[in-house]
Amino acid sequence: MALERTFSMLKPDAVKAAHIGDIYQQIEATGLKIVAVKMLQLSREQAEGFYAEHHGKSFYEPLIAFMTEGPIMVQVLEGEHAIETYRNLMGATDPSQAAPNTLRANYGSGMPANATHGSDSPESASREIAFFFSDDEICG
Ligand code: RTP
Ligand code: MG
Repeated sequence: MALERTFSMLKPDAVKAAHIGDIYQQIEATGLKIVAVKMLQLSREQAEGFYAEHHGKSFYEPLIAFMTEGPIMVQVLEGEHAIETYRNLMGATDPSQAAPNTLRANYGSGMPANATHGSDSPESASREIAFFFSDDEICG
């Protein structure tokens, strides 16, 4: 299979708890390469744009409030089956349901504070990478 790219985010809870290094270590242990990185704090407008698909859902407002409460890390990951590999590394959305040693089991504390985000399809990956990175910021 050709190399695939996915978008990864360390959410405010993971950055605040100083788990950047731990999570990067687990990502690199899968064989995926980190090919772009940025730290930033989302504005409300950015958070709403990023999670537009969830507008109107019961968890939308708590999710936007959580996502804007502190800095995040965003990454582009590259490798074979990058999207599936990284979703598997993250584990289930709810940390209490996530398999042992997944990122959400290790570093998430609940909902919406589940430590990480990862693209769920090639279309999402393209949209989410372009949301945060220009082509010349990616060291592929
Ligand atoms: P993500 O987009 O953040 O990678 O997570 P996901 O695909 O596993 O889950 P998704 O359904 O897209 O939900 C986005 C984020 O919203 C919060 N959430 N809270 N209280 C709830 O029922 C609930 N459901 C979702 C989580 O932070 C989830 O990651
Ligand atoms: Mg999602």
